Amino acid sequence: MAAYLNTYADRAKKQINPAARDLLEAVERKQSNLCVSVDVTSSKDFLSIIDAVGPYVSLIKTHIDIIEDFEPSLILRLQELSAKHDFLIFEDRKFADIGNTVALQYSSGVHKIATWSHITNAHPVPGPSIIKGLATVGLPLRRGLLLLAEMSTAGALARGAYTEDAVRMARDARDFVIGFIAQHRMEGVGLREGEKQDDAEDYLILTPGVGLDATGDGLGQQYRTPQEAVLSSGSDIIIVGRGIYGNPGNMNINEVQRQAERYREAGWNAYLQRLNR
Ligand code: 5BU
Repeated sequence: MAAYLNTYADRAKKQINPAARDLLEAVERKQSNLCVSVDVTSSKDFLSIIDAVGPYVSLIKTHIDIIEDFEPSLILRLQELSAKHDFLIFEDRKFADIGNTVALQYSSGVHKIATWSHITNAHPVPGPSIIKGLATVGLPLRRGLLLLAEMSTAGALARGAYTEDAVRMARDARDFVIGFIAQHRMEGVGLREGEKQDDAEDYLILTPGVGLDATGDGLGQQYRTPQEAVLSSGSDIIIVGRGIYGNPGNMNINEVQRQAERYREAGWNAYLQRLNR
């Protein structure tokens, strides 16, 4: 049986990377495979959404560079909310440069991502050196990396041979690469000639492009339901942004909370169905 068909709790025990283990343990504790993507530009909205959805998530995804009034103290507030509500933090930075540059982007600058983000991600486009560069910063801090194996947008170039190469790169860096941003599972993908799928391989699949009410956003985004992502495609964590907070310009925080609860329940029920299939 493929490792991902076990419970989150069992899978946590077998992870060698601390961030992957912590995430799976949080998923189990909170009975939530929901990650909310908080794509708003003011610190105030950012913190109020996170405080509202906190009880229903195991992971908060950030785009810290879109915050207009960013100050280092925002990170302290984010960390307080992470402790209060028991969730991990994932900065969706999508690194894509040479090893030396990404190491600097990860550790330094205004945002110092590596100091607070348990998980981040990278495009495999530069080749294995991007993992090596990020690992020099992330591994000593017990961080984990996701590779972008696929994207949710229409016409994405990350498919076929590109996706296969991404999975091979991950298999060569098991201590740091904990999984993929993808729309499907990666077991059996990218096996080299004569290589057999390792049944113990257990990458985390985090899936954006999830929505219960819309099928797209008019700018290339494509949505599938939590059921499609988790039950049909074997996703481990659903990533939901606007499906939960709509248009931040006219947000009702009680409604945001209600939607987070709704998505948590849909994601968790799909997982229970997968376990019992
Ligand atoms: P949405 O509001 O649920 O559409 O937000 C989705 C988020 O996930 C947003 O922050 C994107 O940057 C992110 N994303 C995505 O939508 N699709 C992808 O393939 C990747 C990231 Br990778």
